[in-house]
Amino acid sequence: MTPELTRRQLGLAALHTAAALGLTRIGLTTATAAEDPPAARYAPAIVVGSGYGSAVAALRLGQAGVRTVVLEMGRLWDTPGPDGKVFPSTSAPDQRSMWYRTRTEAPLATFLWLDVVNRDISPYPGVLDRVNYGDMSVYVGRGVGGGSLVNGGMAPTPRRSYFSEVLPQVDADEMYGTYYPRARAMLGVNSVDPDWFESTEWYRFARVSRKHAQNTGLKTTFVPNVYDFGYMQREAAGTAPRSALAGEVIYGNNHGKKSVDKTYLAAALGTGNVTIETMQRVVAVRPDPAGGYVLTVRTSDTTGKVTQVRELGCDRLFLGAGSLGTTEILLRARETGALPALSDRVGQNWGTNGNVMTARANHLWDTVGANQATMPALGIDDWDNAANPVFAEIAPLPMGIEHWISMYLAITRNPERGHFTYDAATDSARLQWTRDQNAPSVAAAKNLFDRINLRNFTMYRYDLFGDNKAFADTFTYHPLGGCVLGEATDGYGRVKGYRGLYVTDGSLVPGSLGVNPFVTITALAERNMERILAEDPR
Ligand code: FAE
Repeated sequence: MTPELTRRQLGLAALHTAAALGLTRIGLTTATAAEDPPAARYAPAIVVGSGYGSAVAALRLGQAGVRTVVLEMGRLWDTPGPDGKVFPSTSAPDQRSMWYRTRTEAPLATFLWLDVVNRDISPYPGVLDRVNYGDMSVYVGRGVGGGSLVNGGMAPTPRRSYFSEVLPQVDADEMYGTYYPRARAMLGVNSVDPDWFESTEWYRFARVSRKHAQNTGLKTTFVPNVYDFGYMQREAAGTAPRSALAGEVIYGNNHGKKSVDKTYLAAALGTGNVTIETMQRVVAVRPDPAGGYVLTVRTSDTTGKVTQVRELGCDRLFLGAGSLGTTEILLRARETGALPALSDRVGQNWGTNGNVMTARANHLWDTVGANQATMPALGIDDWDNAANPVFAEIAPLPMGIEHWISMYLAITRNPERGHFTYDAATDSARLQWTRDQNAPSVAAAKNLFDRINLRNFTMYRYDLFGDNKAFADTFTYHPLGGCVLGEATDGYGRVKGYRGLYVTDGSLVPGSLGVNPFVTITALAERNMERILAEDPR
């Protein structure tokens, strides 16, 4: 057993105990404590958020012997609700599904133009949030594990040539030789068994889309995932409780998914140096005249009521609140004068990773199957098409009925970038992005799927995304940028102008990666943490 595995088991035990006791502070000591230990007023290191970038920072700090507090605005997702499950399924969402909403806001607006997808729910700190900024909405995860709780688990590594184009200052040899393999191993990336994929009813939808792509002369590729495909096979065989085969994904998976609470964060807790505090929103940061930083942190209960506002000091601060969260914290700090020396690049160079969704109607004989696994396993890879690069994941639409729909999340190369401004009236960051900035993404996706439709005599579906649209161009799952590496920070995520202040999440990536981003966010955080721990004073 590797030391990391042993630590992970200890950490998992701590997470389970904390959940069972309803604690909001989780550390190794809580594995035996019956009450929350008192809130800290100081920690040598604080990590904000608990998604991919934060989880890497927490583990590597913990291993280096640095006492670290992780502050997460969402809850710990480890306690079963009245139905005996931690997460609700996509087809029967309840209060657990979305972050303080009275109605769910799923990516699919309607089916056959009917309002049958979304449901009224009561406000609660649910696991999926949709942050609406005018012409662009951004889906993010909330809770211990961040986006890893709600995402599709797709874990591709970008084309090396495109990675070098996007982040030319990062040594690609190091990334592809050391940090990507490290990230993939820690995240539990695995691939579907090709024989099972070819024979199972659960991936018929993907095989049908592959046939149509091949008819058009396009290539498809298997996409690795952090969902345990061995577990999925046991689900299909009826020997394990179903999750990916029971419609679970965007509102969380009850089984099978290796979200970072089960990997990096469990290992971080296992070091004995890391504590995670839930329902803690960091709203402000200022320098401590004595050195380090002071954070203003709001604690809320599940009704959303703020129950405490406190100040928490640290020597070193790692921001991993995601592209939106980290950018907002730093933008607010600069604009309110709390951290006036921050770069004017904070808030700039934000992109959607070229996300656009679309769907096609198939012929009656091309059935996609009533049974569909929620974890995508195949993509249409036309990224090398210089005139029109697109990587389109073949997305499931598990409705339990045959619907003849092929759905896709296309990742395109959209050069448009948005930026954030600070709105003093609401004390929040506002994304400046207009609908026409997504036109290049729609044009690229349309170019690809027009060819597929033409060759297969099929057409688009107009009933799914609202407003009779064939392309969903007003939301993204892949927010990237806002505090870009080498612009708002140095080449390792050290925030320019302030010592001991770091960015460790998707806000470092300038708007585009060409593939789904979390493996890159994780690998980049590994690279940066290694350098920071080796070089920076404790
Ligand atoms: P992230 O995972 O978003 O974590 C940030 C954390 O910080 C969250 O837990 C927040 O609640 C917390 N936070 C924010 N503000 C504060 C604050 N002020 N105080 C305290 N805590 C705060 O950040 N990517 C893939 O690679 N493959 C996929 O298949 C895929 N599918 C997706 C499907 C969906 C529905 C969604 C929403 C996303 C998907 N993504 C996918 C994107 C991926 O989850 C995302 O890039 C990463 O989660 C971003 O990681 P970060 O570390 O940047």
